[in-house]
Amino acid sequence: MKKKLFQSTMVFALALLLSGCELALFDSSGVTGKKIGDTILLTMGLMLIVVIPTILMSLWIPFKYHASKKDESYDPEWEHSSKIEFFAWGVPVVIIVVLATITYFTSYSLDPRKEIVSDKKPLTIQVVAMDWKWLFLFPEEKIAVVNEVAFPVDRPVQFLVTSQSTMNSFFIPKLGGQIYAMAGMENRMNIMGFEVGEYRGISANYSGFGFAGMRFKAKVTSDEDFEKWVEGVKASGQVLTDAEYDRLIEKTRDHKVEYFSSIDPLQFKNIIESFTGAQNGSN
Ligand SMILES: [Cu+2]
Repeated sequence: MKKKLFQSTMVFALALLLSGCELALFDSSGVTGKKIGDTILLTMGLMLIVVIPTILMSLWIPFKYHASKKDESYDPEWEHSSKIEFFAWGVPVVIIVVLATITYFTSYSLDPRKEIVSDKKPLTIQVVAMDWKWLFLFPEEKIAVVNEVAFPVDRPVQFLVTSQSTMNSFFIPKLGGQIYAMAGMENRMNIMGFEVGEYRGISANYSGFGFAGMRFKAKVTSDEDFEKWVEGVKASGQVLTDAEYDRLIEKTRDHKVEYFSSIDPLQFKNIIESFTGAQNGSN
């Protein structure tokens, strides 16, 4: 009976391991995402220096010193070993020092606010978390899109993120980075995709009833395809008027993709200021 349970657990574990579920965080298609994934793997590796010997010893010691092993040394008065103290304290200290150094430097170098170095001009995309959909505003292209976003490959993108409602978290797992969306605030996240593709975008912060459907497609495209995509959005002929914006504010679930060919360039600023009042002392 026990053996059966053990076997089925192992089969289940193997199935999980071999199912090829996508480990997005460790297989990033974004510049910062790749560095974040590598840092996680490196820190995990460092911690295994302690974990693996501990697991092995927890098996080996009971085996070696089991009561049935009459010929092993038996020393009930034993209480100190400088050798054991040296390793038990020394190894963790070294690991902590190395981890602390890595953490210190990557906290700065992988700061999502930091602009990504590139000879191309960054593309600015404003993101508004709504109930329960994502609105993307392109202030330069003067277009807006709901639940879909596109940007060219190998070009840095600066996302400016706010919320029309409760707190949310803007997250494209395959491209790395995650940042909170809060009403009345602007958060920044810089991303650069280095692989053309269509990636899953989600909210990583539970925000109520329609949260599960608060998803978007992030398309990393060639420069030409990006132009085409913008043209396609512009061809929709739908203007993001105040009335349309009010319609988007309404709570909706599994909202379909919507294109707006024209927006007020100050829309994003106005959304933030609707919570804070006019900023910088002027309207
Ligand atoms: Cu905050």
